[in-house]
Formats: sequence, C-alpha cells, structure tokens
Amino acid sequence: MTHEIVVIPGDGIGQEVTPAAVDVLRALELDFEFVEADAGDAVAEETGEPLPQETYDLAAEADATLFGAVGETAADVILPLREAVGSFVNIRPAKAYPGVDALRPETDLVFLRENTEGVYSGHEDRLTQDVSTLTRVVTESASRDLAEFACEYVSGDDHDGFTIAHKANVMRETDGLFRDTVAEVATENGVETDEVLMDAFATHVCLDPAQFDVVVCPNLAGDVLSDLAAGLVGGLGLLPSANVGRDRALFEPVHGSAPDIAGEGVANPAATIISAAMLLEYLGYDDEAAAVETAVEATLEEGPRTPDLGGDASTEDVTQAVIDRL
Ligand code: GGG
Repeated sequence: MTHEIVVIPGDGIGQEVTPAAVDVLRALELDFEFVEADAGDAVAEETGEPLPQETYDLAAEADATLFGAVGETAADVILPLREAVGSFVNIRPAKAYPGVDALRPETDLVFLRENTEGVYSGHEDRLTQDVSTLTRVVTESASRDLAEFACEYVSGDDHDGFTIAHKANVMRETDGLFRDTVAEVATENGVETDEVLMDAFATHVCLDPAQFDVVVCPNLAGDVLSDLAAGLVGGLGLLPSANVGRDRALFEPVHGSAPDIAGEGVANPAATIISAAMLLEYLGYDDEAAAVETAVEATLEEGPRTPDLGGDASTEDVTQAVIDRL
C-alpha cells in the first residue's frame, strides 16, 4: 500500500533539513509517495497567504506530514496544520546522545504537550494603545484527550507513570482544571503521577534531569520547557517531535527557521531526520524507524557533525553519513 507523505519545508533552514530527511526516507525504498507543499513567511510575502488552502487540505488527507520550520507566521501556519491533522498531543523527546557534548548527559525525557489550546488559543486582542489581552482556554475535554494518550504512552513502555507540570497555584481555574483532569484520568487508568509547578520544574530539570521521565504539560509550558531541555542535551538541532491526532499526524523538528544560518547549508538535520523516524514508527515501519535512529546516533557519536555540535560538516555531509550507515 502506497503511503502519501506531504512534505512542507516552510522557511529558513526548513528548506535544508526537510529535503535531508526526505533523502533518508527515500533511501529506505519504501512505498512512499512524497507530495511537496508550500507554507510560511516566504509564501505569505508572495501571495499574502501563509498557509494556502491546498496545503491545509493535503495535510488533512495525507497518511503523514513532514514539516520543516516556520518563522514569523508560526501562528498562521503550524497551529492550523496541527488542527488539520486533528493533533491533540505534541510528543517531544529530549535525550542526550553519546558523543555529543551535553550539559546534562543523563537527560532522557519525553514531553507530552497539550496541542490545541492554553495561551495558543488565538484569542488575542488589542483593546487600546496601552492594553492588549489574551484569553487562555483550558477545557476538560482537551485535558482528558491528552491524559488518556499519556496513560497509554506510559503503559506501552518501561515508564513509571508521569509527571504533571502546571502552574495551578496561580492560574487556579485554567491550570487547576488541567491538573485535576489529568490526575483524575490517570487514577481511572491506574497510572501513577506526581506533579510539579512548572517554574520549579525548570530549575529541577537543570539540576537533576534524571528524576524526570514523561512530563505532561499545557501547551506553552511544553513549548518552552522542551526548548530548555534542548539546552541540556546539546541544542535545538537534536529535538524531534510528533503532532499526533486520532487518524493522522505531523512530524517536525522542535527548532524554528534559524534565519541566522539559513542558506549556509550547515543546519543540523538530526532533529528532522529523527522526526522522520517517528513518522516511520507511526506508519508501522518499526524496524526502519529503529535503523534510522541508530544511523543518526552513530553519526552523532562518530561524525561528521555540523557546527552547532562543534564540527564543520554541512547538512549534506551529515545526511549522506546517515544514509551510508543505513
Ligand atoms: N518546526 C518547528 C517550528 O517551525 N517551530 C516554530 C514555532 O514557533 N513553533 C511554535 C510551536 O511549536 O508551537
């Protein structure tokens, strides 16, 4: 059966790391049909439309989507694309790799980030010259969807429950509802949880990341805390992610468009290639997913490496090294 994979490189280094990941997928010679689509700042400049309807429709219909990066138009591109695939959870693993200079080499975490609401609700207003507002939306249903996924996630592997990161001591209604719902679903499913205030988590994870395993958190917290964890493992070039829905999913590196290095051909493709490995696993190609991950790990350990990891290799060199190891 042919799988249709929609590929949306987007902006900046997305134009470099996404083709790299597609080259790795092509090297596996699976029955994939790649369909390229546009989105992002450059398309917005050309057409006035950051996310063409055709791109949205393609993602909404595809077996899986591989996304690169977006710059200033993030709210108009990645949030609707997550909606297009019906994603309610963003899975963001953050782990240190052998051979990579990491602040905390013992880090091995997975963030399960709520993916539809919170402060990313889009309800923002400019009331006066002086005052702007944002409505933070938290629903029991979205918190429940996330929690049910988290329960299934920790039961499928060697995890001892999960940690709920929140700020319910200040955002009593919204994070109170989030925390209580997630904890309730965990109890219903016989899953152990502990909880931590998200600001305290930021300190604890820097001092002793090994005390955490799976962390369930609201939308913005998941975005910020996973970037923080990237700093512990060697940088944003290493963090993949999966936006999972009931029938579809979209895979993307956690990093953005990195305009400072875009066009130089030196962006680290590892995060996008590991995102492609997550795509393979999602489609049921477990052996191929493991092979890609092993090839990336060996490349990170033995080189070549891009400048963000202290090397002088290009995106193409690293991609070819991964393909050669496959
Ligand atoms: N590939 C990730 C990307 O382009 N990220 C830009 C960004 O701002 N993302 C916000 C988010 O992940 O919610």
